[in-house]
Amino acid sequence: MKNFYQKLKGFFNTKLGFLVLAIVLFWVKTVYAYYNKFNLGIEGSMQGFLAILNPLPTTILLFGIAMYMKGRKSYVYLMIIDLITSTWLFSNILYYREFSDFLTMTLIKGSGSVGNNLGKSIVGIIEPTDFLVFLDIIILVILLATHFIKVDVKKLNWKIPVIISSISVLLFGVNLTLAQLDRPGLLTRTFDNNYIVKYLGLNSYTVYDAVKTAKTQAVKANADSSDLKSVKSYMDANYVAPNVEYTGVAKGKNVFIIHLESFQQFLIDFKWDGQEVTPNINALYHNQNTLSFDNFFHQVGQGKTADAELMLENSLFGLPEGSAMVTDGTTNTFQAAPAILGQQGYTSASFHGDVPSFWNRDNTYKSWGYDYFFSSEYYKEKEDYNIGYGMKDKIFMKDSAQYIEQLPQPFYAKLITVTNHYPYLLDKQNQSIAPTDTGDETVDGYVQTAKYLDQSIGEFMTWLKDTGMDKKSMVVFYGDHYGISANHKKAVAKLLGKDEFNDFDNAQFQKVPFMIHMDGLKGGVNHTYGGEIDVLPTLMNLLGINDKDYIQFGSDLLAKDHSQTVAFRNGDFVTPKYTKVGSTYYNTKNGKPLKKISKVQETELDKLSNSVTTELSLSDKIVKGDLLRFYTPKGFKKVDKKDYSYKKSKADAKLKKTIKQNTMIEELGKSTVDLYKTDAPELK
Ligand code: GP9
Ligand code: MN
Repeated sequence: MKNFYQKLKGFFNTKLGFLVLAIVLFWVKTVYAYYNKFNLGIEGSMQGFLAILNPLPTTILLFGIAMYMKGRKSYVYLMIIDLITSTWLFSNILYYREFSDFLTMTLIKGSGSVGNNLGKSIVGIIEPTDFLVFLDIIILVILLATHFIKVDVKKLNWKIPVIISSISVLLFGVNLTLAQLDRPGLLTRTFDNNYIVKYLGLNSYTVYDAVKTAKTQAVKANADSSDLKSVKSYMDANYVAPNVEYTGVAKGKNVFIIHLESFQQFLIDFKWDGQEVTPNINALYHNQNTLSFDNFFHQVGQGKTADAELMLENSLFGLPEGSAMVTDGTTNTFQAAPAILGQQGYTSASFHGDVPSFWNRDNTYKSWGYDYFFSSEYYKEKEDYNIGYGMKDKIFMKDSAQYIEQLPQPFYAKLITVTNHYPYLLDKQNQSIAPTDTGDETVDGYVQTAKYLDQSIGEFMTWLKDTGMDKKSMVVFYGDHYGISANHKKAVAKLLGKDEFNDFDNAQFQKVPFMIHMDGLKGGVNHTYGGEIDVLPTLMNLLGINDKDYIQFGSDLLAKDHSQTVAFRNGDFVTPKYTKVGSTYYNTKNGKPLKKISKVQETELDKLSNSVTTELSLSDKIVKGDLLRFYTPKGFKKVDKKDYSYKKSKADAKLKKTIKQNTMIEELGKSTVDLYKTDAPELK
């Protein structure tokens, strides 16, 4: 034992030994911080393994540079780099406590909102154990100062530092490969900073974020107001006036936007196991006061939900890769629905039972002018309340009532469901329909989670009725994107009772519900072709807000001249006449590929293709260049992100202050929470 101790001490007295000691200490404290200071959602053995592995590659790389240096210099460097990376870890711990997210370059350089929000409260949020992240440095300093460990100034063989750097690169390669296997699209689709830290570590996240920021900032720096002018003149030339018959019919009403996760149009009236899968949504779809669309398409790219949200509330397209909410949501200027309505006297709120950092909602919503963001931090958490990405819909919808009733009316409230999300898992007690029998595991649970979502909608609508809110509200439903991807063609064919399922069928399969329900609204099933990009202009017209001056790529779905060309993010499109998939054109009416294309058709198709690519690229220019900062529509006031905070204590205080301002509670003289009926077994 003594011998081993002597040997170990002897090793630490060498330069290499000291490096190993520093790395191990840093490693241990980082893993301590991962598990105790952050909420990374580490699940399963692979994620656990990666969380433990991921501090190593970058620490070995950064600390290992010391070995390239001579004499004492390498010790000094080691202590400095240790201090810098520890301070970075420390800052993130504090920021995370306040925002449940990691620091980004944009936040540090940018708006000063970090300083603003964090500076004041820093003393209040610090915990004594936060300082443990400096413990390793203190230990190393003491060991050196007391000469317990001696400084080794001997020259090192040049191969050693090279080997150390190589080990770090190799380890990083292993780390990245395993991470991508566990979470495909981790770096390209950019879901959540939490994910990058969980899989690749804080330092890799920092580099990733810095590179991403530098890239996006460079494009923005090169953009100027003349770029905006060319977009604006395109808009003016192509403006479609809305349908005046519907102008203002919903003026002053509360607006509910109900986000139906992964809900496809084919589910409407779909039967399985001897029953309707979604009877509540079907009934709404056929209701005489519901305007339903049966040729409405999602248009998302890699950003999926985030793209849907961006389109719905800005009438801008998602980006060709990644998610604009993540790359540009924090920095860009937007003229989004919550801000537009906020300036018309509406209170705006988004509700979602997942962590606030997902899709960078916590920052993007500020840029969009959301007054409130009720994320998972606002809801009571119990283990069986969650499944997949967040709270189970029935519990989520019910527990949202307590906040809805506190919002000054009129309000604009968006509720984002999540249980009907890939891989469509649902606990036994919540299943009320048999899985389908295609044999494809990812497909067969879909009807079960869809049914569950449908029941949660039924319960919510009953509550609206029981409180009398239905008379004062317009409720908008939309499916955000496909639930079953093109990788499951065989299973889908079986589900739909078809012999085959080709590219044309798949393009048509991208239809999602879009329904506007309001007391007294002239309803019916409308066959107009359109997509998510058209929602904002349609709603603005119903609410009586003129959109002429806004930069929006969609147009009122009810307008006589509404363009029925639905652009997909990859440049494909659908119109009532033609469907383009890759280089093949189909006749939309009969699904047959166009074999011989006449001259006339060619001109027509070229024109359609051009308009689709032009609009996509103009929209990308706006987002990537942050062009809306050069333009403010008449009557609109630029949003100042600093005015918003989604900290629960602040929101609670604000709600308390406005509780008498025409809220449901004030109107009914009591809380409506008791009126909310749910059969959620978890709440029994
Ligand atoms: C998570 C949720 C899922 O918060 O919105 O996003 P998706 O995977 O559907 O894009
Ligand atoms: Mn989604």
